Amino acid sequence: MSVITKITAGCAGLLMAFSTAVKGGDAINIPTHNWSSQLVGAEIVGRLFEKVGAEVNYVPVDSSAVYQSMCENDIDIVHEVWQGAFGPAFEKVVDEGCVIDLVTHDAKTREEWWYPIHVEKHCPGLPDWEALRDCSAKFARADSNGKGVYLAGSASWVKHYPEMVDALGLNFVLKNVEGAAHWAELDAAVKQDKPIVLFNWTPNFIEALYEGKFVEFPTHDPKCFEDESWGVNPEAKYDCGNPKDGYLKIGVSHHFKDEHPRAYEVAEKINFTNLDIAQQSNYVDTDGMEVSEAAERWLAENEERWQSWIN
Ligand code: TMO
Repeated sequence: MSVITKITAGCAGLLMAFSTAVKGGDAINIPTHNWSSQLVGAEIVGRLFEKVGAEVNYVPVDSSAVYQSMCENDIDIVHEVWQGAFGPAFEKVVDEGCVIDLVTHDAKTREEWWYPIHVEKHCPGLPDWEALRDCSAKFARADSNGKGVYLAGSASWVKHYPEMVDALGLNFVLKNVEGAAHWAELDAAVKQDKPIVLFNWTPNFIEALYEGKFVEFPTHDPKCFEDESWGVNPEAKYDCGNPKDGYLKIGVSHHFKDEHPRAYEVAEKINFTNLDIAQQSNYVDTDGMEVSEAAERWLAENEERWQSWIN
């Protein structure tokens, strides 16, 4: 359990109160969100900007609302745009012209319903999503009216799962359990050999601790989110899973280049790999380091790379 208690150690953004950053101004406003790789990476990015003479503020912001904040010039950069959770919100503000799609990291990401491996014995047929139709009752709880419970994590993450549940005819309700309590549910279910299906992503620290699999929903296609007639349910959008090799991007406010030209040049070169994101998560969630210690460790271990980003 020590792992679990450490998870939120650095999670200043849990309640995600939108604190008032200085609009525009001299300092670069970097948002902090409620998962560890983001918190550590934010500090790495901030240190790199400081190395080229910029001033930096860290601002706790809801990870979905942040895209609108970039349009309003409250926030300057999001360095971890995960396609599964934030693709639709990000692509909207990019289309509107107020956010620039600056970098696609080498890291490939996946965010989806996930279960620890023992659940296969409770629900044969997994990881195929159709197995969840037959075993939904096994995932029921006292307060779910016989429906299965899907633990969706933070309400600020993937937004379209209610629509997906409807579109795929899944007899499930979504329950948002935030922060460390989300992973404590996983830990308890593993110890008690109970059925559980919950939100997870990769790269993440979980894969080093628990064996498990993502549920295989119908393969993602951009049309799935736009066209009712596409997919297994001809009357609904969202009848598919999230991308399996989703992007991880950096987006910046359209003012960023003019206001912070040197930092902009650095941001253009930043490129995190799967290993980088996994390390940024593991240093905090598995090794129990503070966020700034973890950022320092990453910087110490990757000096050659970031030197080439800032020069
Ligand atoms: C945005 N997240 C990495 C929590 O899926």
